[in-house]
Amino acid sequence: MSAWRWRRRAASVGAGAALVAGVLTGCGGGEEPAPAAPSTEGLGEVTVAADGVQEVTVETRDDYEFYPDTFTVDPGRVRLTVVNAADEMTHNLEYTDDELPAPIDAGVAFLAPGQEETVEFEVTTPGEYPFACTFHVQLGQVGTMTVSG
Ligand SMILES: [Cu+2]
Repeated sequence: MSAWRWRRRAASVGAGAALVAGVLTGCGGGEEPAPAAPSTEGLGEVTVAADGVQEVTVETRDDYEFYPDTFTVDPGRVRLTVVNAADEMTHNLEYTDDELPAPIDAGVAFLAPGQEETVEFEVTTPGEYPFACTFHVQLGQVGTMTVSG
C-alpha cells in the first residue's frame, strides 16, 4: 500500500467515526431535558430588617438537604424563615441541643410541602450551632449556623 493510499484510508475511517458520533448525539437528543435547578438566590443571605433584626431564609426541597446548609449571623436577634419548597417531603429544623454552645429556644417543628414558618430568637455566644431535620438526620439532613464573635 502506498503512503498516499494509506492516508486516504485513514481519512475515510475518520469520516466514519464522525458519522457514528453524530448518530449517537442524535439518540441523546430524544431524552427529556433536565429540569432547571431551583434558584438559590437570596437563600442563606443575612440581611438586617428595619427593626434591626437579622433575617435569613433556608429552604428545604424533595431531598435531604438544607439550602444552604451553612449561614453566619452576628450576635443579636435572628429571624429565621424555613421554606419547605418540596412537593412531597415533610421537614423540620431543630437546633441539636447537646452540641450547642448555648441553648436556642426556637425551631420549626413541622413543615408540610409548600409551608413556611418564621421563628425569632437571640444568639449571644459565638460558635457553631448545628441544626438538623430530625426526620431525616440519619440521611444527613444537617447544617450549621455560625455566630461570629
Ligand atoms: Cu427532612
